[in-house]
Amino acid sequence: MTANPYAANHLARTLRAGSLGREDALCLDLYDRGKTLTFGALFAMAERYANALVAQGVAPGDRVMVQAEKSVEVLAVYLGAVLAGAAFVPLNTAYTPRELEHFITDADPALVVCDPAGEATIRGLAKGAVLTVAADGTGTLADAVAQAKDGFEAVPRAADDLACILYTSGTTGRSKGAMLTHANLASNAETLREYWHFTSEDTLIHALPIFHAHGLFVAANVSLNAGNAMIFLPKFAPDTILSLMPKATAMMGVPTFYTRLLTHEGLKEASANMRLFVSGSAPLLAETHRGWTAATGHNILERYGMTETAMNTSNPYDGERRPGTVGFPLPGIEVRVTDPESSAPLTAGEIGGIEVRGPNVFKGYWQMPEKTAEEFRADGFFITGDLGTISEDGYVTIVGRSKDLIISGGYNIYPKEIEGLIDDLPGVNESAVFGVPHPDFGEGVVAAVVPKPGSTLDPDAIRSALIGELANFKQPKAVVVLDALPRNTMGKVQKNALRDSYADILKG
Ligand code: MLC
Ligand code: AMP
Repeated sequence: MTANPYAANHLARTLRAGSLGREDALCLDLYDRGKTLTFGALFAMAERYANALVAQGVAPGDRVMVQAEKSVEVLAVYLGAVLAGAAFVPLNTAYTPRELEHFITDADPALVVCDPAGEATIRGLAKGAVLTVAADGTGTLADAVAQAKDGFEAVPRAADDLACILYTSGTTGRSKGAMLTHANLASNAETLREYWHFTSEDTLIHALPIFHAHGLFVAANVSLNAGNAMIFLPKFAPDTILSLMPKATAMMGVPTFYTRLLTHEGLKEASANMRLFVSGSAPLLAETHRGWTAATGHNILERYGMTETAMNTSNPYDGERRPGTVGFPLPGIEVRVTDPESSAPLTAGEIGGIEVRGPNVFKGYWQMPEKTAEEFRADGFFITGDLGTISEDGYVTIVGRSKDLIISGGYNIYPKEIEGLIDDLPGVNESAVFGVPHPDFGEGVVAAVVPKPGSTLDPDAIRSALIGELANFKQPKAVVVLDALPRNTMGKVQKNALRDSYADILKG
């Protein structure tokens, strides 16, 4: 048996496990660049990147932050950071300078890798080194790597050591950095690989961004652990995906992938060779599930996870994939539903708060011990903020959220952040931001705004004022001006009433 060169580094060992002795096997089909990479080439690249990171001053425990378009170079920075014992901190490319400032101040990265267009802004914010990488791989990162040595001895890292920090917004205050350990990510990759039957024979269509849990921890980590090839696409493009399906066996996506693909011809023929379609990050409508089965003959496998926990539950590989449910707790992971007030466990069929415990559950929020303590029960269960039920036969269904959160096209959006910005605009008395059904993104953002006495407000002017302040996916798709917000007798804004009143506003 081939020895694992990264034996001392918990996560690197797991990510290398699938390709030991298979150096020449196909790892990445970089379709848009017209080139491919073997496993041997990817890990040689990662080792060179690790040397480059160290040469930039990155030490074990330091943070390496990346805000750059998806590319093999960004994947190599991730693997290089893991090998160097640093924590990888990916950021959504849509974040504006206003949003970035908090992440950089909070994580205090030793190195930020960014798009060349963002370099000046990042240099103004970051204390550490800054390198650039464009979508085609060019930039100062490439220069640093060109000067780096080949070969790198993986820095020893134990199960509980920090591997990644992923920022998630919150219902109150600033974004929190979720600290994922080597064991969190390694255990989830192994569990999912086995549960979903991934082997080196697979080819995964990888069209998700790699700055979130879905694209990085699920799609990329599972593929590396299984040693299967990935067709690595810069972004989701339905026509490209349809043309590539005959070469692939599996795809992972958010529900918008499936609703968009469903409008295309030729799905049945294109998907004939596929064995698995996975959906997650947002609710998949039962209607989409059934529509996909009718169009392709494949039942989508829906699973449930979150940034703080990676994946928690999954519909079965063999057995009934029940539409509208997220399936069973994954092996080794406990899921319970409790009374949100008393925290007493509820029985089958009752709706309550979903709580999770297992090797997948994160270590806590970066430098926020009190916030971390608030979200855990004394017995170690993490309070997800999702509401759901567990059926007599064990299927978990998510029915809502106790947190004020909108999920649009698989991205989380916290109304409070948007309300804060709108409330600061001239002439605005108050605002309420809420989600309503959107045919493409599942939910879309709507803002209800009340003017100050004597002021008039123009919805378009409000939308324009938010451009450049908020990542584009968070911007309201509609703004309505109201005389007053609906409130209950306690004075609390009734977002449900707003959601009902404007349920059709984004239906087009
Ligand atoms: C893009 N737009 C969105 C949006 N994505 N609006 C709302 N919600 C979204 N998700 C807007 C842009 O602002 C722009 O508006 C217009 O749509 C076109 O932008 P685009 O970049 O061309 O969009 P497109 O490439 O089509 O992106 C759509 C998408 C993308 C669905 C492919 O959003 C995506 O890849 N989503 C995946 C998110 C993801 O990976 N989530 C996982 C989180 S991990 P305008 O007005 O400027 O034209 C997690 C845990 C778990 O949740 O369980 O997995
Ligand atoms: P994030 O914070 O981006 O990781 O988003 C995690 C949230 O996405 C969860 O708390 C759920 O609310 C939601 N989510 C993930 N997968 C699903 C799913 N299959 N069905 C419904 N909601 C989901």
